Amino acid sequence: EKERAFIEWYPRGYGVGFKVKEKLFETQTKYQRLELYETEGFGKLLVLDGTVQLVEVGEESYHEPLVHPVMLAHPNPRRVLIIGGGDGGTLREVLRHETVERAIMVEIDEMVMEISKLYLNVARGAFEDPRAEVMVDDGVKYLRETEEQFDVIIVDSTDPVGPAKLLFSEEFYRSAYEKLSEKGLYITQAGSVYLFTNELLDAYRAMKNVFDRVYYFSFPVIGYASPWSFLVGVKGDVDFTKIDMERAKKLELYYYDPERHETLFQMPKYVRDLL
Ligand code: AG3
Repeated sequence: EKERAFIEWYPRGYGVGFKVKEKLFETQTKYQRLELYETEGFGKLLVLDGTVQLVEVGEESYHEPLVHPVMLAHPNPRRVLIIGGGDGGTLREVLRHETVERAIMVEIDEMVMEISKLYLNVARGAFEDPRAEVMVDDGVKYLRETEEQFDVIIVDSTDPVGPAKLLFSEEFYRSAYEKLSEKGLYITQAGSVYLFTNELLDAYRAMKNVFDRVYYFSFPVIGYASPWSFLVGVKGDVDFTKIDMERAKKLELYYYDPERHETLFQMPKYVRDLL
């Protein structure tokens, strides 16, 4: 009997795959091709344009390091902007912070949100939280036009090709910097350390031209070609190497370990030498 699998192919024929029981859904949205699978051991798998967005079992290995390090390094994150993140996992983790008064999420592709709400156990009530404000809009346009200021901006996008390309441009970083409060933190996922090293370097350099300080870190994410990279841009007097342990203790975390915050900054030497 033939075994069925979904494999995401990275450059040079590097694959990340899951055995799948069945394909639950496939559609062409306004922006991308969306596929949904039932995997053998990791719950449902969401795929956009052939790239793994998440598996239900282990998605916290991405959403925890994306959200909590910046939220805990900021002294008082009250207003948070999320760009992308249609599945609701990032919003869910942001709302776990009691300091948050408003969390605005701007997702370009309504279909990703609708399918996630229908099929995935990821948002877990986040969309219904009174502090959450969800909009279907182009994040680039939103950030250029909004009058709001944010303490933390989180970019939970697809890779810097296709619809998300502009989210990795210097121009976009400038509009983000402008909309950050006096003390603000910006974080973006920045691709596979080994397989998208050049994209990571490009994004890092562009961010260096805009933010007061830029940090990079990596984390092993279930479902992605690990280690995965994250870039943090700082505005004003905030130290991303220090976090608030009092607030951290109240969160029950599974992957990101606040007591070992410094281990985030581990990077293969050849990459660190290039950065
Ligand atoms: N974040 C998707 C990260 C990009 C994954 N890239 C890849 N597999 N090539 C959005 C999903 C989680 N909220």
